Amino acid sequence: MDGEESVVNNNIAWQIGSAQERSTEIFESRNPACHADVLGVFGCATREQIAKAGARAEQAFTAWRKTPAPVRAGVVANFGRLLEANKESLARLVTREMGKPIREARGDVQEAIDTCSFFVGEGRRLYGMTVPSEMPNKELYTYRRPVGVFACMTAGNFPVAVPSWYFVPALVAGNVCLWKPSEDAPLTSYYFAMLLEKAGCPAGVFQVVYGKGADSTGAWLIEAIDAGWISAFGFTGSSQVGARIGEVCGRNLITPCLELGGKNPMVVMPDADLALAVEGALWSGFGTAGQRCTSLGNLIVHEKIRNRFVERLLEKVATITIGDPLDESVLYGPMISEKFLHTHLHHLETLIAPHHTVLTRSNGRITAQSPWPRWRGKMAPDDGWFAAPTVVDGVRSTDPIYAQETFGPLINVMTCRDLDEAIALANGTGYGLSSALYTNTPSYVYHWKEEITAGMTSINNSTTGAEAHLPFGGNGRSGNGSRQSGVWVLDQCTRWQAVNWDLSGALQHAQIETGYIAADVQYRLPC
Ligand code: UN1
Repeated sequence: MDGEESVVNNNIAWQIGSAQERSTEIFESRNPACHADVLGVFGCATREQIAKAGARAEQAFTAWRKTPAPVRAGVVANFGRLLEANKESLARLVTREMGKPIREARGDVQEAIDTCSFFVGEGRRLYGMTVPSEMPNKELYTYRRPVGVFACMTAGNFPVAVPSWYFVPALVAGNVCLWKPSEDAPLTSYYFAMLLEKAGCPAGVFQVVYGKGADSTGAWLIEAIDAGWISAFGFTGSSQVGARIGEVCGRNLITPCLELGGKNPMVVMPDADLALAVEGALWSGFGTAGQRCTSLGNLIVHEKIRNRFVERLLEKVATITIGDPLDESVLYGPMISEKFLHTHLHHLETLIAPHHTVLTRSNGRITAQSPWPRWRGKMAPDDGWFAAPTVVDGVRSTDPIYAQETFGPLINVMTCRDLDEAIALANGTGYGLSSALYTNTPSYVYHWKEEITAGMTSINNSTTGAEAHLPFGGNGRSGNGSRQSGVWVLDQCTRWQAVNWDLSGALQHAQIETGYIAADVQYRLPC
C-alpha cells in the first residue's frame, strides 16, 4: 500500500481544497513489529482544512438529520456486513499497523460488527415517551434529537472497535461525524472510512482528518471547539488530554464523552480458583502488551495465598510467547509504536524503587542481546518495538508506580490482609475504569460490587474484554461519567426534546390551574 492511494477517498477532509491549502507536515505509518515496513504517508490536516470539513459537515447535517432513522441504520447494517466480509483483511491490517496479535485484531473488528448489529435495531427504536399531561386536551412527548457535528479523537490500541462505539450510534441518531484517528493507525482509519462510504454514507456525513496530536491536527481540532460548530466531542486517550478537552468543552457548554486511562485492580481472595485467577492476571496484564485502557495495573493478592499465587503466576509468565503478531500463538506482539516502547522503558526506569523486587527474569526491551526465550516469528526483535513482561513486587500505596498508568506489560503485586483493605487499595489510585475480583464467596462479591468505585467490574474474569452492549466508561481520572456502548451511549449523541402540545384552544396554566382534587385532610381513622 503506498501513500498516494491513501488519499483518494472523497470523505477524507485533508485533501479538500486547493493545492496551496494542502498540509506540508506529513507522517508515516510503520509496522511496529518490523519498522522498515511503511504502510503509508499521511498529511496532517491544517486549521483551515478542519474549518472546511466543519462547514461541509454542517451542510451535510441538514439532509442527514431528516433521513429517516431506519434508513440511516440501513447504512450501519451495510457497514456491518462490509466489516464482516472484510474482517480478515482488516484484522491483518490492524495487526500490521499497530501490532496487536491477529486473534485480538479479529476481536477488534468483531466488536465493531457487534456494535453495528446492536444499533441497526436502534434505528427502529430511538424511543421517546408519551407522557400524560396534568391538563386536559394536552399531549406531552419526548424525542431524541441529534446534536449536529460530532467530533472525535481516538487512540491507536483499538482502531476499529472504539471508533465504531462513537460513530455507529452517532450516525444512526442523525449526527454528522468528524474524526481525527490516532497517528498510529491512519491506514486502518482510511479503510474504516472507505467501508462506511461503500456502505452508502453520504459525502460530508463522515469525514476524517489525519494528523498528530500535540502541535498538530489534534490540537487544532480541540481549538475548533471554540469556533462553535462542534456540538459534541468524543475522546479516548490520556487523562491529561481528556482534562484539556473538558476545559475547552466546558467554556463552550458542551459535555464531552471522555474515555480516559486506568490503573485497573484485580483482587484475588484465598477461596478463588487460583489457576483461573493466574490465567486472568496474565491476560489482563500482558494481553495487547498491556496497552488497553482496561489492562491490569495492580494485582492485589490476599496474604494467605500470596506466595503460592505469585509462584504460579511467574511459572506462567515464563511460558509467554512473544513475537510476530501474525503468529496465531503469540500472547503479545510489539508495542504500538516506538513512542509507546520508550514511555514504557521510562516508566520502568523511573517508577521502580529500591524497595521493589522485579520478579521477572528480564524486563525492558527485547533485543538480540536481551532475547525473550519463547520468541516466535522470523523477524529479529531489534526490527520492532518489543517489551518483555515485568512483574514488580512489594508495591505500596504510597509508591508513584501504584497510581501511575503505565500502558505497557507491567504488573504490580500488592498484598492485602482482607477484602476491605483490598477494596481501599483498588479504589485508591484516583482512576476508576475497570476492576476484577476472583472469589467464590457470594458475600465477598456483594460487598465488592457495593464498594468498588470503578465504572466496570468483573467477577472471576479479566479486567479487559467488555462486551459491546454494556456501558463502557469510568469514574475519577478515567472519565467524566459518560458511557459508551449499549443504549447508554445514545445520551452522548442525542439531546432530549420535550414537546407540550395543547389542543384545548385555551392558554392552560400548568401548576396554577391544574384541577387537583382536594382531600379532607382533617379526617382521622376512627380506630
Ligand atoms: C480500550 O482499551 O480503550 O474491554 C478499549 C476491553 C475492550 C475494549 C478496550 N473490549 O478490553
